Amino acid sequence: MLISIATAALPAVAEDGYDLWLRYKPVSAEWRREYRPLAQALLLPRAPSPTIRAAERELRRGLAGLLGAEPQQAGSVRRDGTLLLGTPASSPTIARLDLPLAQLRPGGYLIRSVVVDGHRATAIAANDDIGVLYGSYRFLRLLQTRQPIAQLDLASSPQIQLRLLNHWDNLDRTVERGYAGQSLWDWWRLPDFRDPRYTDYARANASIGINGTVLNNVNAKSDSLTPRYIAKAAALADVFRPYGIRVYLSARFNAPMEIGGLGTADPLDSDVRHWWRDKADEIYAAIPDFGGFLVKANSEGQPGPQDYGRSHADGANMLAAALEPHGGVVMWRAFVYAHDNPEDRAKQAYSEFKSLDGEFADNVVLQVKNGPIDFQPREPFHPLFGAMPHTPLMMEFQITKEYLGFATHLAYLGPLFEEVLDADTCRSASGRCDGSATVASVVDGSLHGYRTTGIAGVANIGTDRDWSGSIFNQANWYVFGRLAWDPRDSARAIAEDWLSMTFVPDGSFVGPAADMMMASREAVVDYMTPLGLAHLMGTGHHYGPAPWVDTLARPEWNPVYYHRADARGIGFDRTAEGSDAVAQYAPPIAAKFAGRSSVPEKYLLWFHHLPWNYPMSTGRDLWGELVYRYDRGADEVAAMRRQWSALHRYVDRERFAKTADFLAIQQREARWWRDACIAYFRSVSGRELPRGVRPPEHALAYYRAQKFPWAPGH
Ligand code: BDP
Repeated sequence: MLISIATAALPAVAEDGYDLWLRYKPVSAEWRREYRPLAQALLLPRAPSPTIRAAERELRRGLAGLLGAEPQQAGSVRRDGTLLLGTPASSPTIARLDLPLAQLRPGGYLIRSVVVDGHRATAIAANDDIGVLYGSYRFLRLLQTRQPIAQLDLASSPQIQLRLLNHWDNLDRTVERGYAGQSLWDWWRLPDFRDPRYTDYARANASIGINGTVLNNVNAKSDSLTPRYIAKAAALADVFRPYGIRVYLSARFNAPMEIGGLGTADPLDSDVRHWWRDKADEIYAAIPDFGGFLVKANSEGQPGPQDYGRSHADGANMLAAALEPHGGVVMWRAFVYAHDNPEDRAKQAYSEFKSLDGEFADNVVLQVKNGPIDFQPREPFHPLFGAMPHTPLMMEFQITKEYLGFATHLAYLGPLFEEVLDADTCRSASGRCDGSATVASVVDGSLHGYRTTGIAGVANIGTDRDWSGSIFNQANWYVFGRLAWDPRDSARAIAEDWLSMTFVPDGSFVGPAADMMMASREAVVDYMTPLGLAHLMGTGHHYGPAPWVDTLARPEWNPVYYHRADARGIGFDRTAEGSDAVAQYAPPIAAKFAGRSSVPEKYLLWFHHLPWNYPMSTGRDLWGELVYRYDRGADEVAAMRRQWSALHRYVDRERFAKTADFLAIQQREARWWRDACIAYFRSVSGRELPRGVRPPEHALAYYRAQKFPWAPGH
């Protein structure tokens, strides 16, 4: 019954999504009666830092919105319902409580219902101010999701140290693979003009524990390292600092030549080493808590150490030496493949880096994409996870949906992230697949005892009012942050929190909407690349289906390279008879993936080339199953549309309509994907459509003729 009252308080006015999950709309009268007595006053440390001030502002704003009244400022605990903020060092009241704070990691917090001088109070305590800020957001989330707060005793610590967004933002404000408007960073008017939106960006990130941001594209320009641009980055760092967010930059490897006037960028050259050391000193003078560099080197045409016959370790260690005196890190990307390397593209990163294990300096972290190719709707986990015990590996996910329908398709990435993090690498000490060596345990450092741990998400954020190009894309930013905090958290539970905060905490809305979200990524897999297919997207922009493309200069630029369909069969043989990519996994996994009947069907064509009449577990043959999956994906989007229509009374008009319009686009495009792929694979296989299956709307030539020169993000 409490629940139905919440629905009655729906906002009458339209909303554009700007407030994200920090909307703080009024709770029902019933909840207000429960919450208000427990949140009446605020006792801050005597000398509040900017971070504590940020916590205070958020609590005031949140409680005013949720409960209709801001808490009073208190000098001591003189009444029931005081919120106590601080650390034992900053707050004598917190110190007196003698809370079990030793168990917390940096940034962790404890929220506990306590009695102080005979009055009921709630302590939001930590060992550091940023923990207090995180705890304040958590406290607000309890109210936003209508949890009881009278008997609180909860502790939480981030399981991963570096929880970063990677912005692929260019200095002209275009965003590589960005589908949400321009870059937030108004480089031209920085540092003088500090858009208030930067603060809202920091609030949103801090609310989910993100603690760093790489400001510029991995395909970097050296200009970012010039004094003028360092000053601009410093202005952003100043805005973000109270929220615990450090700034990082992508560094172009040949910057010493492009902006330093040197004749080489050889990492072993002493002038080059000096140049980087001076550059680091210069950056730290402007940004004392600068996080470090992200580097894409010798990949897709970027300069790198191999241009000088040096290894990736030589390159990374040279930059690491420059940052080391200041405590900075180098995040060296393992997304390395070369156009002139004939080896299976899925194998190249492992081949390149595995032998370098242990050769990197202490402040280098290798940043590895979740799968061995490139952010496809589904890939098996990257074989480097678990294979480099002596080199910290950090995860790179893509939040922006370059290969999953851009901003318009509703695809909740929680299940994708979760599937990767939960995957067992079988690199346990015993060599057994006992679930103790998951990708999450690699990334959080527990498996190999990494000294530095990290996770990065390629941001989906831009100047659109809704930040992420669609309302539901906000959930992908959100779930990334939550899983970065705790990679063992549940994608479903996070979706439910997000729905409650973003729309309304009503079970009859949240349940069906979460069902829709949870099924959405699998739908994309089905209508784009079922059964382990990959990279069938249009050339360059990656919009729409183009499985027929076979004319590009290098083999691995062509979709036909990935699916290998011909009259006899389809799929990429990565067993020992083929490229033997399976051998890069631990033996039990390699054996599983190599067996036609043991490989999970979702990875079937990733690892095997099979005849069209190959019998599937469903009783269909492979061709029939492929067609069935394409149909299932398109049907699922139709079901999502119906589901969303049925939820209209819970959602304000503007956000409802925008989502409904986008679902209509998605349905049309899912159909297009299905039709084009079926038409194409039918033409190669020469097979008839199974009985009862609807023929594609157009002939194959129609789909092949589609061109999208102005598709976004490219
Ligand atoms: C691919 C993108 C490309 C990026 C590259 C990378 O298509 O725009 O530059 O990854 O991660 O997914 O470096």
